[in-house]
Amino acid sequence: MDVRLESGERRSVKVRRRSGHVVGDRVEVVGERLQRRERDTELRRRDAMGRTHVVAANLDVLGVVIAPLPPSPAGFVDRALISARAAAIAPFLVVNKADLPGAAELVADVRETWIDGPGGLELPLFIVCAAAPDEPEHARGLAELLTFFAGQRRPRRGAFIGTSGVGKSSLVNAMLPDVALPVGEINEYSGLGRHTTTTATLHELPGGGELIDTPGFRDFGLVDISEAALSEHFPGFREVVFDSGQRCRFNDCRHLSEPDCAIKAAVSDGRLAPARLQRYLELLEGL
Ligand SMILES: Nc1nc2c(ncn2[C@@H]2O[C@H](COP(=O)(O)OP(=O)(O)OP(=O)(O)O)[C@@H](O)[C@H]2O)c(=O)[nH]1
Ligand SMILES: [Mg+2]
Repeated sequence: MDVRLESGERRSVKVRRRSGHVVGDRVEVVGERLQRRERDTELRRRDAMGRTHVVAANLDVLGVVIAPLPPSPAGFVDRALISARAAAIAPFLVVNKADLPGAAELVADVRETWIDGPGGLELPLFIVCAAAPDEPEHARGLAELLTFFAGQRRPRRGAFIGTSGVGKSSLVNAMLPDVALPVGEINEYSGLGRHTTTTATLHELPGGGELIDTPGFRDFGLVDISEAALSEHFPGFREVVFDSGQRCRFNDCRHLSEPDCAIKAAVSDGRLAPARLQRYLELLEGL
């Protein structure tokens, strides 16, 4: 494991496999041990076997990376957004592989699903092409992404997550000229990524900010999200309904068939898109 000292120097240290340190942790040397400081934020996910993993610690922002190929599993983006919001990490979206056919449709779909329309979020969206970052048509997206990390008041620390093969490591390479992370081909037959990145790495961006590349996983499962938390963090519910003081009659309303439901009222008077409620109900069912 690499540790960055206060001087900026990096040093490789040996830790036990089960030390529990994750990328982004702050540590202090106590005797022979690295003692972890309390985390500001912790992004967790559940894997297909039901095990919980801490993806990264002390993130300000989380970049959910998608691409026309490979497609992200259904509900992936919603679950990543909810996990980030529940962990007090501000999410943003990155559409990579803007050169591929289907990219424009994907961007339109992303806008319609999460940004535009009733209940849309103020979610930063970056459209990039890690394969040809300097092409004039693609350079702007990458520059905007670097500016976003540099921050207005202070630099941001963020991680890229996304299904294997969407190009997270390629993007890090495109943003950092001196970095050359291994990049993997997409499997010709399955159309899926090959899980090329196996350990997370943290990189300092030249213009400010820090960027973490993570191994791609097939899916991003919710961890410790109660029905109440799902409703609180589901994209759009808070913004449109709860933040303006509207409440359901029942505190534990699941927005199914309960009377006086503020979410259903918002859908029926057009403040919230019906598709949004539908996606919430699918996630509720999966809890
Ligand atoms: N056409 C196109 N291909 C790209 C682009 N960015 C990355 N790729 C290709 O996508 C494949 C996967 O890229 P990686 O960077 O390894 O993807 P990853 O998300 O880091 O994958 P994991 O480490 O397995 O999670 C490679 O063959 C890249 O060359 C792009 O903008 N356009
Ligand atoms: Mg990778």
